Amino acid sequence: MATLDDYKGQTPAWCPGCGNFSILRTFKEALVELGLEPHQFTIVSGIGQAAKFPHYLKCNTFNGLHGRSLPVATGLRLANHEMLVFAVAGDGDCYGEGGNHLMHAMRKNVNVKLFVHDNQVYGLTKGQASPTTHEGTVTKNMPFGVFSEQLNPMALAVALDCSFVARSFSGDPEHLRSIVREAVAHKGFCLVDILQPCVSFNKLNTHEWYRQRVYHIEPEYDPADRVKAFERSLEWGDRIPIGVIYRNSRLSLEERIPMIHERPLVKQSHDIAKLCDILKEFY
Ligand SMILES: Cc1ncc(C[n+]2csc(CCOP(=O)(O)OP(=O)(O)O)c2C)c(N)n1
Ligand code: SF4
Repeated sequence: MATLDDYKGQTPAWCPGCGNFSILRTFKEALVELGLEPHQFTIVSGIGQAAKFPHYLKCNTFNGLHGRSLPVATGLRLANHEMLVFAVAGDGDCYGEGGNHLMHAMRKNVNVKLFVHDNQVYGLTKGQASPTTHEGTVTKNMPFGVFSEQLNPMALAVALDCSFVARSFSGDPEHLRSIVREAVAHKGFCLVDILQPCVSFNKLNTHEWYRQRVYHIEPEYDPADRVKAFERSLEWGDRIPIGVIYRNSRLSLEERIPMIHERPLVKQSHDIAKLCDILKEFY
């Protein structure tokens, strides 16, 4: 049985006080609670502070290009759907550069669990505005304030009928651990937006700012009700809901592809001679 020590990776190079530390610790605790061994999953990421996450864990990892974790994660799942696949991204990485990939991964319902460290800035590149930055926020490269409207990833996901839509907060590890466990248990694409203070470049959305606003979605809430989920996803401001906002049981992409139904691609036999003959037709 894996222990926290088995997951120890490189020493993190994040700023002291960064919300990423708590996410990393909590994620490792959830893996141990779930009884997962490091060889049973792969974490894919792109570029950014959040995207360094897999370096700090001992497991299978793949660093893609900025915003490109989901196409790699999709390929991995299609090649081997017995492997659990996580994707970790920043809000800039995933909602900005990778927005198009996110939309199609949700639509196709690839069974990948995506964790977005949403600090509402581009942290690694020193605090430019990201898609989730509040309109009007003054940043170093936007001295007159952000002109674009803030993206609402939860509402976007509900609109696209994403299979599992949840939000958590790095300052509430117990909550985050339960959401990680639920996402792992869920069959289908999971978007978990994690509110994460960036203490160096986001002076608005601080630990305190979140503590005053986040509240737990009540236990009697029904995440299967899409209309109610849409209403809940629109809540942002004085009160910010955390928990599972929406869940459905659509078939995942892997379940809909007959060629990999019986066994994953990596376990199928391949006739190389036949493949060469086919390729020769295109010479
Ligand atoms: C296509 C592309 N655009 C921009 C960059 C520069 N870049 C590298 S990291 C980064 C910021 C990452 O911000 P975010 O994804 O929000 O993650 P954080 O660092 O805040 O965790 C940017 C803009 C890049 N490497 N590639
Ligand atoms: S810049 Fe922000 S997101 Fe990056 S390590 Fe520092 S506090 Fe964390």
